[in-house]
Amino acid sequence: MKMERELHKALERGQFHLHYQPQFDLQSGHMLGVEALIRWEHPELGMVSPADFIPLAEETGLIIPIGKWVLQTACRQNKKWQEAGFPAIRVSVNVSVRQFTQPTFVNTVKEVLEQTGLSPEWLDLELTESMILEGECSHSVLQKLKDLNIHVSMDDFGTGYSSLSSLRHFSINRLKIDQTFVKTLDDTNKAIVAMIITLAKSLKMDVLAEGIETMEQAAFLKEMNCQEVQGYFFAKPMPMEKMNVFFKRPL
Ligand code: G
Ligand code: G
Ligand code: MN
Ligand code: NA
Repeated sequence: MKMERELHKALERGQFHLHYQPQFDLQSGHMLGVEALIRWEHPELGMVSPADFIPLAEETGLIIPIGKWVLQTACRQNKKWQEAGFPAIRVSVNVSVRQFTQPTFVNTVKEVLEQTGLSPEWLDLELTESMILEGECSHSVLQKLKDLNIHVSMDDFGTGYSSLSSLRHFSINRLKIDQTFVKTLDDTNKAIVAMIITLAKSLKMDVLAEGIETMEQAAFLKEMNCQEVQGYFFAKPMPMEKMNVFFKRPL
């Protein structure tokens, strides 16, 4: 299969790059962080969506070297921004189950932080709700990340089968409300969003709403006192060169 053959060569051919999507504090308007999102630009296939190649990378195991490249690139970029004198922000990196369950995962992260000189507090690892609550993320690995002072977010929150009471047993810093809830803000979804915000607050976790595309959605989240937001309405994922303006100009 062509895509698989090409994926094997994409790293050494330098076909991957990262886009960054800002995350803002809804009250102050300041940029708090960016999510790193991988892009694959193939000379013939064109732009291949991560939604198509990440599952293939997971199946083939290529997610291990690709995931390490994402970590290195995101940490190096964040360090560069700090060295350029911009206010420090956090960089969020999506981590696959296959990466997280490697016995060497924590060491790889440590090694990347040492190589790039980025302080651990400025790295956020995004793990999906299903990974964490279906037992694929061991408590001890999460604890080690916490001990290293690395930030951890639970991505796509609300879509998995979380036993809510088990949430407090995990060392998680932030819940990212899945974008499906914000997309259609009917009464049910409004209630779910409000519930997740309350839950995060009572568990002393931060909370971020994703996928905000309209003024109405932003207004609702502000009314609900949601702390953090991310979405096309505020800023789309963009190449590193376009990021500068967001450091200087809140929202
Ligand atoms: O970036 P969107 O921009 O299209 O991303 C689609 C999907 O791919 C999302 O579920 C996102 O979490 C995932 N994704 C994007 N970049 C990465 C990455 O570097 N690693 C992993 N594991 N998933 C990623
Ligand atoms: O699975 P995860 O939450 O990591 O995926 C983030 C995905 O959401 C990426 O594909 C990113 O490009 C996309 N995204 C970010 N903001 C918006 C938005 O406002 N609307 C939509 N439809 N997608 C968004
Ligand atoms: Mn994510
Ligand atoms: Na998400």
